[in-house]
Amino acid sequence: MALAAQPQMPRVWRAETKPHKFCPGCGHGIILKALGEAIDALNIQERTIFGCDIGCSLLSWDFFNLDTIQTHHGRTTPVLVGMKRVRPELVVVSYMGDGGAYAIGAQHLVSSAVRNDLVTIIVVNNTQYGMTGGQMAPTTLPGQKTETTPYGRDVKLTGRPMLGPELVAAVAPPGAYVARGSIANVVQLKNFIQKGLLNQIEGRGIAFIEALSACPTNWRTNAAETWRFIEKEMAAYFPTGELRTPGEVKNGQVGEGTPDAPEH
Ligand SMILES: Cc1ncc(C[n+]2csc(CCOP(=O)(O)OP(=O)(O)O)c2C)c(N)n1
Ligand code: SF4
Ligand SMILES: [Mg+2]
Repeated sequence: MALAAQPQMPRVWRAETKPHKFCPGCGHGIILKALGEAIDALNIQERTIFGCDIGCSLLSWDFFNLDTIQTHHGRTTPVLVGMKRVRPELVVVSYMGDGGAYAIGAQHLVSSAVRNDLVTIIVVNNTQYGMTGGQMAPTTLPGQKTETTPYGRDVKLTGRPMLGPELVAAVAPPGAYVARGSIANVVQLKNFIQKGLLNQIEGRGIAFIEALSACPTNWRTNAAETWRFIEKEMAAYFPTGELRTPGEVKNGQVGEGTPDAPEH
C-alpha cells in the first residue's frame, strides 16, 4: 500500500510544537517555513538566535530548535543587535509584524538601517494589527475596511500606506540588502531570506525582508478571496523584488550590486 506523502518540516523546526498556534490559513507559518529552509540550507542552526516581537509573531516563541527571545514592538531588533555586538559569530534574526516594525517600533528600524546593523529583519505585512483583532496599521491599503476604519481607510485623514523596504533602502548605507517577497511566491521568498542571512554572515550590513502575508481571520476572507487580496490588491501597491543588493568589497568599501527588477 502506498503511503500518503507527508509535508517535510525544515530540520530546524521543533516537531513537538507542531501543529503550530497560528490560525488556519495564516501566512506566518509559510514565512517561518521559508526561514527554516534557509537556515537549513546555510547550516547555521547552532549559531542562530531567533527574536520575535509583540503581535502574532510571538506565537513563534517555541517554533524552532533555536535559542529564542521575545521582546516588545520593534525592540526585537536592538536587543538582537546588542547580542550580535557582544557575540559577532552569532546569526541574529528579528521577526515582527507590520504594526511593530512601522508604527510603535519604527524608530528602532530606522536607527538600525542608518547604522547598517548586522541583523536580518523579517517583517510580516498583513495590512493590519492581527493579534488585537484587525485594527488599521501603517500598511492598511487605501479604502480597506478594518476594525478602526469601518468605512475604509481614508488616505486624506491617515496618509498613504507605509512602504517599509523603500524606507530602509532610502536610508541604509552601501552593504544593505533590502527586498520584498510574498507568500504567493515561496521559492523567491526563501531565496530573499537566504540572501539576507548571508549578508549578515558576510558582514556587509543590514538585511531587511518584508513578506506580504495573509490574515484570513481578520480579513474575514475565504481561501479564494485571501489569495486574490494578496496577489492583486497587495501586490499592486507593494511591488515584490529586490530593492538593494550589495556588490563587491573594494578598498574596504562595499559597492552596490544589481537588484532584480520589482514585480507588479
Ligand atoms: C504599547 C502597546 N500598545 C498596544 C499594544 C497592543 N498590541 C499587541 S499586538 C498589537 C498589534 C500587532 O500588530 P502587528 O505588529 O502588525 O502584528 P500581527 O499581529 O499583525 O502579526 C498591538 C497594538 C501593546 N502590546 N503595547
Ligand atoms: S489573527 Fe491573523 S495574523 Fe494572527 S494568527 Fe490569526 S490569521 Fe495569523
Ligand atoms: Mg500585522
